[in-house]
Amino acid sequence: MPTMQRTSLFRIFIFTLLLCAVFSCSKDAVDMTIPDTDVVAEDDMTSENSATTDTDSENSDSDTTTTTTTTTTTTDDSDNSDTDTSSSTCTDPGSFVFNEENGLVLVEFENAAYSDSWALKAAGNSFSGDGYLVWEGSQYFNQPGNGLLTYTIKITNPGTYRFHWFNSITAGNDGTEHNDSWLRFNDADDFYGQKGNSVVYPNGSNKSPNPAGSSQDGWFKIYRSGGNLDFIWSTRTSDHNAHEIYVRFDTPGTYVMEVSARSSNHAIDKFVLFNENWSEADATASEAFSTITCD
Ligand SMILES: [Ca+2]
Ligand SMILES: [Ca+2]
Repeated sequence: MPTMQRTSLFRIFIFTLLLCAVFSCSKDAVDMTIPDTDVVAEDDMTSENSATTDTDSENSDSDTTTTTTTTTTTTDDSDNSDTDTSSSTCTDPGSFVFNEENGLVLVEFENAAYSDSWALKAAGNSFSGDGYLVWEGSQYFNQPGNGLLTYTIKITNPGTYRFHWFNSITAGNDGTEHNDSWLRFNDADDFYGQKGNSVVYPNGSNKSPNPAGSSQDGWFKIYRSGGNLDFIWSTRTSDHNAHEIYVRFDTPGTYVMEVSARSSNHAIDKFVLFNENWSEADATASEAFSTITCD
């Protein structure tokens, strides 16, 4: 083979090698996503939710910031005499009270005073109300209390209520990441997870047994299961051993429910508390949002 021809073939060989090297390098770079450092994958895969269809909500950002206004009017007389008529406008979410009625409390998560890194979003069409809250701050896998949201609930029918929330994952494509936040009922008479005959209490509640995975200071880590990422009713605690959430109120009165940030990009739209007079299906299908008064 002439020298010129050998040199050309050698150059083509080197060029091909370089192309391969460049191609595989860029492929590796694409695959090098930063892992989510959730220390425990928690989902109970044996009971993965398959009942809810994925309505394919787009992740286009269409932030909407809307303030909810509720008006409470008190009129003591219907005549036009000079007796006092007081009208107060209840616009401060920090003083909202959600009134239980017929064993049901139904609340939009965005009807709260929120700050820090909770963002009100309204992408897709699965949510209700003005939108849903998404945690865009740091992750707090073992530190509840950050980005605190509080909901004051007035109970007139004491008893045991089940807690359920409508929540979604707004980042990635893994059903066990960005899928949890913290929940606590600190002034209720009991707060626990139940699965059949198994009951778990939050760490720090001085009760046992406690759930598998993170829990502290009376807070449960509440996660959602399921491979589809859109909003579903899925509310669980204890890693790999999904327990449903219950809270007991022994006397009529006001109680405070707290939510705080754990995983970034976890989205919460609304929650329901319902007593034994309600089926899960009826409670989650209800659109009877609780009347808001102000304290
Ligand atoms: Ca998780
Ligand atoms: Ca909502």
